[in-house]
Amino acid sequence: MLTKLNEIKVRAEELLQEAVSIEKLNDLRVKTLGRKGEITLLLRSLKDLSPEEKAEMGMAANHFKMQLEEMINKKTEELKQQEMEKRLIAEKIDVSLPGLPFMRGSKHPLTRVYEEIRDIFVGMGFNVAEGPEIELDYYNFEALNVPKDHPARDMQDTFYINEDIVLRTHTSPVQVRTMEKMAPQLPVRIIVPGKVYRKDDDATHSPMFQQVEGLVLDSRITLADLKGTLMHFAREIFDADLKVRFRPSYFPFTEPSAEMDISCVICKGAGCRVCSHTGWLEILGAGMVNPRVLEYGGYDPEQVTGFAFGMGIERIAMLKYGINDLRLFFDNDRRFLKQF
Ligand code: 2NM
Repeated sequence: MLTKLNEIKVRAEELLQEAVSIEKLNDLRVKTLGRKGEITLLLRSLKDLSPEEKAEMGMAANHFKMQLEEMINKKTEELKQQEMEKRLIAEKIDVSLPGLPFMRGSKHPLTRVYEEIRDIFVGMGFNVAEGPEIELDYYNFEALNVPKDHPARDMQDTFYINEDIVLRTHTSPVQVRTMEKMAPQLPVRIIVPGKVYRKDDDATHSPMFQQVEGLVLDSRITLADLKGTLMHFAREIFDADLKVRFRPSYFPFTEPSAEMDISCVICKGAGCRVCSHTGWLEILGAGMVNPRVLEYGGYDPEQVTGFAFGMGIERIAMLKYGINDLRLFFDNDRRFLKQF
């Protein structure tokens, strides 16, 4: 029995030396001192011995048990201490290091272009008006002389919320709302920026895009005012010596209606891919406000005339910065955005 105790001792001391982790020490504790550990079993088997042997062996075994317990505890504490020190070194922070560079944001190119457009018109005495993106069918269509069977009202183009409510397809409803509030005061000179929604989605059309529209009302406003105002705008936003031309067009809310072209900002009119070799680029639609729209707005078409216009900010921005893909505006890739 003494030999057995010695064997246990020798092996336990070897294992204690070798143990390099708290887990290994726990294994040793279980193997020797645990409920079915070697020493525990040995002590239990003392009952078969004579009283003298029992006393002697009991002392020896208990003494070793206590010694081993103490040694395991001591080594466990040492290892815990070592692990704590390793952790402190690993988690060390150099508070004197410089901070990470701060990623500065920048204005979205559409915001920049809008602000330029706005500043040009504000410089000509226009005010900025805004209104809801979720709009009554009445303001989006009815009051703009877009009849019930007009193709622009088609379910194909318009996001309907219910029979009477739409996502506005242009910012013109805000012009009508402004007329209602202002009538019969004159003059009215407003631009109306904002998001508009149409049910199309391809390389050149997004279901959401941004517009700036404008409205001028006064006594004796003529087509010459429209042409002068919009030519000044084009020469400010693009090029002081560009040419403009007006082509007849059709909108239900204006009569007569026109589209304005500018000489190509890329080839100066010589013809290139951007202008499809015509030398001209279409940049906006405009016209003299239809008398029926004036009436809806609360103005007397016998006393008041006016012009209105509308443009897509994306298109102006693409021409201004030579951007060929509409989707770049909506991807919000920092590599694209940081160039502006
Ligand atoms: C355009 C083209 C032509 C327009 C008309 C009006 C209103 F409300 F005064 F009648 N607002 N905007 C208009 C006219 C818009 O966009 C291409």
